[in-house]
Amino acid sequence: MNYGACLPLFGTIIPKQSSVLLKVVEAIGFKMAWRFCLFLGCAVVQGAVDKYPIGVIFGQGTDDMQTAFRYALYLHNQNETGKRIELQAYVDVINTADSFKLSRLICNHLSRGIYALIGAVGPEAFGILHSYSNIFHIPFLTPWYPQKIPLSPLGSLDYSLALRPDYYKAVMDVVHFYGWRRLIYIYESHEGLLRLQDVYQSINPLNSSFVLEIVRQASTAEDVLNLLRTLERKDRHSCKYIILDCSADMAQKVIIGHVKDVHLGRRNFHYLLTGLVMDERWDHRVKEYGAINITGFRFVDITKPNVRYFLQNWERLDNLSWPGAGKSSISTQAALIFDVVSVLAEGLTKLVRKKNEGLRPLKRLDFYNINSTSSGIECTLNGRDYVVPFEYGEKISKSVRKVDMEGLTGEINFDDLGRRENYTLDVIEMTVDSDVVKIAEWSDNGGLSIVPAKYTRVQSLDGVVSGRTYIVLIILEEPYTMYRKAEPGEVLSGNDRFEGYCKDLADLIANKIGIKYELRLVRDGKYGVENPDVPGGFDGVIGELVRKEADFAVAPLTISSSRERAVDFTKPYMTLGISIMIKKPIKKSPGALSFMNPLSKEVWMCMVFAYLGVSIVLFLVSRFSPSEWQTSETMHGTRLTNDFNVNNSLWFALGAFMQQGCDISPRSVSGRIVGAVWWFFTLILISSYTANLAAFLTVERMVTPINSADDLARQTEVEYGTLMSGSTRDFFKFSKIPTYSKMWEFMSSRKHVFVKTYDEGIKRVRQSKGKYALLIESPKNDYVNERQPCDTMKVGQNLDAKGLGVATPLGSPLREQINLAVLDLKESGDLQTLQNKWWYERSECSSSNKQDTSQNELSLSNVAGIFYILIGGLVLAMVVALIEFIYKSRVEAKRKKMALDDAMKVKLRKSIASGYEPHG
Ligand code: CWD
Repeated sequence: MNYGACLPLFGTIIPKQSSVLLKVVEAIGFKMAWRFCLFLGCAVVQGAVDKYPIGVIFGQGTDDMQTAFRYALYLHNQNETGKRIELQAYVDVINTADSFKLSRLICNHLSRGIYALIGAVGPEAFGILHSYSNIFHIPFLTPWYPQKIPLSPLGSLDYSLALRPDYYKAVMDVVHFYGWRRLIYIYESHEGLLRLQDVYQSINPLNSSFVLEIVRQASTAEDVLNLLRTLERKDRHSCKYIILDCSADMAQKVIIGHVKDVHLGRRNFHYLLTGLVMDERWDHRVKEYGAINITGFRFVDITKPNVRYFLQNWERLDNLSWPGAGKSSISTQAALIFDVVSVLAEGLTKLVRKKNEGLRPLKRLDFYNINSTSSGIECTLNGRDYVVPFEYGEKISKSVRKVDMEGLTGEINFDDLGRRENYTLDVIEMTVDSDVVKIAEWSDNGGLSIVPAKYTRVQSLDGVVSGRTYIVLIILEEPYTMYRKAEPGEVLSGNDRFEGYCKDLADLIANKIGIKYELRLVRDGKYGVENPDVPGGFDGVIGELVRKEADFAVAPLTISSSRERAVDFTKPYMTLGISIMIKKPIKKSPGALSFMNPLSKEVWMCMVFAYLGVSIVLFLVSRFSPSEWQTSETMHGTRLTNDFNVNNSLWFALGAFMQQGCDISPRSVSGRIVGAVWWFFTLILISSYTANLAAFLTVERMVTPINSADDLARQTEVEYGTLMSGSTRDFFKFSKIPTYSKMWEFMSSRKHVFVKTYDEGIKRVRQSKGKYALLIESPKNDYVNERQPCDTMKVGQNLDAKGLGVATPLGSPLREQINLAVLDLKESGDLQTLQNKWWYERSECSSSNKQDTSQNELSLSNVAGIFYILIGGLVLAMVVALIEFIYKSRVEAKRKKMALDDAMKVKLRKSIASGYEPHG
């Protein structure tokens, strides 16, 4: 399709600001705009900038490349700094196998006066584009050359230029590096076979160290897998080295098919992918299934700042408007076409600057065929017997070839033939553990250079040497390793300066494997976390082992995956978990009123109201019920009496409540119902009270504000922290469990909660009056809780489960033997004995500090409250009696008209006398 007709229309309606246009185009649907009338130079900036049309031809199925092209153009045209030119692209997406259509399309572009042609097409279309470009001197830029480039019809000067280099030498170098002998070469298209021919031509097959055992074309992944299955059936055990020359899509399908196929081995296969396919994200299934060994090449180095910056923006693009974008990776093809645009823009800009001397904006015709009558180039001869080529084609072509810039595919330079030079490819390996690592760099100048692996397990050839003194790393941490106090007159030296669990363990291990050793303290006093600033990538004990500054380490080193990559660990000599240490809360002794504790305040209140309510109801029903009324003879005649007056009702209810009974008892049915329900009520209540009473009187309750990690995470009043550098800190940092990540957020936002040493942390727990909790490994927690002043405690369960191991540098000859020694010591119980020795036998907290549940007798303080009530009751009774006495005396004094004193004396005398006189 020819979309060029839209140019004048767009030319008139294009607004000045590209962003506005972009919004408009986005609103009507970018894909539509792209398909129907696309010339992407439409992002116009300032009027001073000239537009340079270019022709662009894409083969079908190149969505992400078209997007990368469009994005590159957008970025170039939008960028206003120092820009002198603006590219206007006439884009066609066609079936490039149709040569006639392609030729007409090219002529169409030429007639528009394009300055260059960009084509991302297959090998079948390349010849035509290449030929036109050479005949009409139109610079032709392409992301890749086909394997066989047709010779230029014009002889030496060629106007084409490709961004993808020829790197078959890199493939051979990798094969040599691996030392593969028998290769299986599988290719997808004819191009693959041509590549193999080139490879073969470049080496001397007689001298080469490998043989091509099988060469096969496979057009689908299933074909490849069928071939491999056949090979595997024939010989299951041999190693198969497969060079796979195919697209990224097919390579992924082959690998996924392989890892899912139970009939195909994994460890005996090694693939070398010759395409630049390692740039793209590998299907997560490859990782999930634990893929086979795969080696490949990567052209886009994602660690470079310009690539990182590009990918950040690329990821932000909307996938609907920018198909193929919106991810954090880019295919090599897309990166190449992006670089094509950058190279062309740079080459043209340079030329324009030169011609212009940086002063005068260039008019289009200043630069195009000056004497031409049309705006472009005519494909037809028009009666001439010669073609009129583009006057400036050679200059532009030369300028573009001189470009020296940094693109997505690295350093961009070309030789005189328009081929990339000074480029670098990364050699990437995907191991059986699914780690993707860069193992080497290959450059056209320097060949293969192996990147020193960060941590490689190279088995040392030396065995254990019994005469040698091995250096054993330790770290000062009670009770693992401590300085020993010298006896009077004793001078400590060498290993005798230290004592502790780890010292004893080192002795036992050394004895078992028959070596001499020297203890050495770790220099920086740290256990070791990843730290890119120190050599070896780790600090502390782990760092020293990585740098092979010691032979092994006997320290409370937690076995973790990140460390296991850098050093070797034995099986755990002790298991543990992260625990919480808090200050022991002060025990609350039961108070004088602790007899009230079995029932809550509310129950006590309800009981009082129930007692009053029952008394009142009893009084009322007794009033209404005739059975409660009795006749009695008095001096004044017969009188009706009722036992349940207010006083007696209260007394009856109280008697029942106290389980004592009373002289009077209801006679009426209603009164008896009240009595019965009250007795039942008091029976249950008093039984429950009695059942709980003993426990509440005897137990000294510890009220711990924090009982678990959840409790810690929920609040902010009690601060908590870990050691500044160690596995405990890393546990929280990398945890995905909500409680622990919440705790990490808390800790990381308050840096002061981290402690440099455990001693500092423990001191803080002790001094902070319960306002600081330390997250500490359980053995250390247990140890500290057994030390004076015995004021710390462990609360809650361990947060995780892990082990402490003896660590050796990777590939150490000692590893196996130490491991066996540790297992032996564990099985024989020696490790348990050591733990008892250093943890519990040295305990400084006597049993009086602990709770002894056998001694449960009640002390006076437990029951003081009831004594107070008894004494209070007695005093009250006496006071009431005194008041009664005075009151009665006053009444008597009034009645007999005598002084109160005299009345009291008379009453007192009477009372005493009546106490001796028999009642008559
Ligand atoms: N380490 C720790 O993180 N917590 C502890 O309580 C003790 Cl004693 C040590 C260090 C840890 N074991 C490590 O290896 O990092």
